[in-house]
Amino acid sequence: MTYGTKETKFKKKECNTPRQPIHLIVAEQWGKRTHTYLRHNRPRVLRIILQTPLPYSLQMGLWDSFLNWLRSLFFKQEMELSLVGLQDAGKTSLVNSIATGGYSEDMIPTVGFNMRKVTKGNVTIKLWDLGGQRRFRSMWERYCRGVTAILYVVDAADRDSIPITRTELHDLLTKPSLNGIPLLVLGNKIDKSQALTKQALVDQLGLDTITDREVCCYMISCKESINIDMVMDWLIKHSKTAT
Ligand SMILES: Nc1nc2c(ncn2[C@@H]2O[C@H](COP(=O)(O)OP(=O)(O)OP(=O)(O)O)[C@@H](O)[C@H]2O)c(=O)[nH]1
Ligand SMILES: [Mg+2]
Repeated sequence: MTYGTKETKFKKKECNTPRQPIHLIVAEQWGKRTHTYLRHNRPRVLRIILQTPLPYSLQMGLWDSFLNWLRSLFFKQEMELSLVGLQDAGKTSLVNSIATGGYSEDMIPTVGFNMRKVTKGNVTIKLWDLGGQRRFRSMWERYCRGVTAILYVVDAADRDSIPITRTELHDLLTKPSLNGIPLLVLGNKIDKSQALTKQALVDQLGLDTITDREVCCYMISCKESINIDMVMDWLIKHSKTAT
């Protein structure tokens, strides 16, 4: 009986090894071969990668991203924004949310305007928070001139005020001095059950008819800090290198 001899032990071991499916064996061998090839031909492979021409647009896109990243490491970014919208929409609450993350129910209506400077990382944001009452609306245009972007805040839960806020928005955008300034519309108070959906707000404000500038719309809640990070990302993306 050969049981217990070297030969039997070898056979037992071989039988206990589970058979690998053929595709795994091939993949493993291919992986080993590729690894060996790359190890021995590293300079050649690198040369091929570097010399392979990329489409022009992709090259420029990569180059631009690289430059922006480099700039953001060494230079301060800055931006100037105007917050407009009807009274009670939540403009001052949004400024507080961006600046400190704080929220209060007891807000005093803004008389005229307030200016606030907020620094986030290497981005300095100058915010013009304008009063939304009728008597202050005529000065919106003056404070929107030359800003990096206009933030138009809407109380998305106050459905009755939407037609007025639409008219005010479109009136403001007809001013030639504000041509081309990017517009970020913020439907605030989505913590309230009666708040409009984003699509309903876009439709009722006629945002699709604005074609002469970049337009973006987010639904937010200053009270519950919903989507404030999205607003910040949008702002940082639109900031410019300080001169
Ligand atoms: N439920 C809810 N209430 C909010 C929210 N944001 C602001 N408010 C409340 O809305 C009211 C008006 O907020 P403000 O920030 O003063 O509004 P405003 O647009 O600055 O108003 P004016 O300065 O008069 O133009 C306050 O009572 C806030 O507490 C929100 O996200 N949800
Ligand atoms: Mg205010």
